[in-house]
Amino acid sequence: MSGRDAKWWYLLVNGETAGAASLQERASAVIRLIQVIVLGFLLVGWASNDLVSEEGNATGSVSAHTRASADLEEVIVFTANQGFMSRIYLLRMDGSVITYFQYDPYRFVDLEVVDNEVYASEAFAPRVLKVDLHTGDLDVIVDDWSLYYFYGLAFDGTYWYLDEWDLNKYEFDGTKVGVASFDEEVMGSAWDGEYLWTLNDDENRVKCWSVSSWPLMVEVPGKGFSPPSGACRGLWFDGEYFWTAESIEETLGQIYRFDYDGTIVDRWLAPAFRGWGAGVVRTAPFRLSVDFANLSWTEAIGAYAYDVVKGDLRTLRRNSGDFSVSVDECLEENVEATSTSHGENPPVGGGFWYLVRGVSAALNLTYDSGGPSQVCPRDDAIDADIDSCM
Ligand SMILES: [Ca+2]
Ligand SMILES: [Ca+2]
Repeated sequence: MSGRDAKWWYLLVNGETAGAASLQERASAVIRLIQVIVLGFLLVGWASNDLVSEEGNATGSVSAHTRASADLEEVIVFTANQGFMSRIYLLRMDGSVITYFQYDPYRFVDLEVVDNEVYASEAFAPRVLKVDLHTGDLDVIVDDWSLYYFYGLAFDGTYWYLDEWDLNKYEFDGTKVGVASFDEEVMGSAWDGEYLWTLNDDENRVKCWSVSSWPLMVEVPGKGFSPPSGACRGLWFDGEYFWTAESIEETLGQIYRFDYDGTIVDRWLAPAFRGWGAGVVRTAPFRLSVDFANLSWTEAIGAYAYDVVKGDLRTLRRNSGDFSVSVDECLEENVEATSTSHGENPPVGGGFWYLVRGVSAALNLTYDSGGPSQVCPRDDAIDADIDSCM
């Protein structure tokens, strides 16, 4: 079979350029064609439909773009409030917004990340809620109406510690264990593997406590320090450093990562509202792949559904990579599934490109890969095309 007879598919995917051994085995003419596209037309990933017979029956294999699934990406989770409204933000490590979930009337304050799941304490009700980072749905874990509200939330691997006026202890499933007398004004708390740490607003102090004599709380001498600023609220420990966020009236605060002295290691400007808690979850990179019949993609953090757009690769090439005139159709609009049939072979010598983005209740996520091979942002251009997804 000559290269001219083979049908090739090219995909723009939300990922970085793949280096696949099978590519090296192909005809040099085809390699040159791919190289032209890679250099000139924003091709950031690819998949090839190998050896389609003259009758159009697929006889070969598809080599799709994949990367090692082990390299997880970090995403910042951030709780923020304005009036009676609360938001839980998902941020990239550069501080840009992936999306947010909005709740009314709630006041999410401190948080914990346990087994990569986010739990937040609430100040409008004495509750701890588990947050679904795809839908924003909430699961009630601790629900203690003998109390009024919660602020500081910590988990020692077995028990929750929740500060109201005293310190309340619960099993992981929310069953109450007991109460320790604790006359401290705690806004945030965290467990570092050995001690309970509290961020005390009135003293502008991070304090260290032993819980081994529970319900007698013993402050560990010589370990306290000042937080990064007097406006810090929540507390979380990532295994090496602490995290907090500022709550400042009429002003965006900072999210801080800091060490056992209070020295700032990293900081990010909050996206909106008055902050409280901040932590980190890890997620697999968002990836699109193809086989003879289907497109499939991984789940995107922050997304409950997906938009898939399709365009003609030659049109994209003729227009110097301008997506605003290169979209042919919205293949899927707000679909909750993570695959769809693409249904159509490209003409000989032609190709299609496909892009997928996540969709959340608050906003659309991005068609960008964030990878180094992407030369400019895609979202505005794709959204500007009349045939694009909403
Ligand atoms: Ca905490
Ligand atoms: Ca949509």
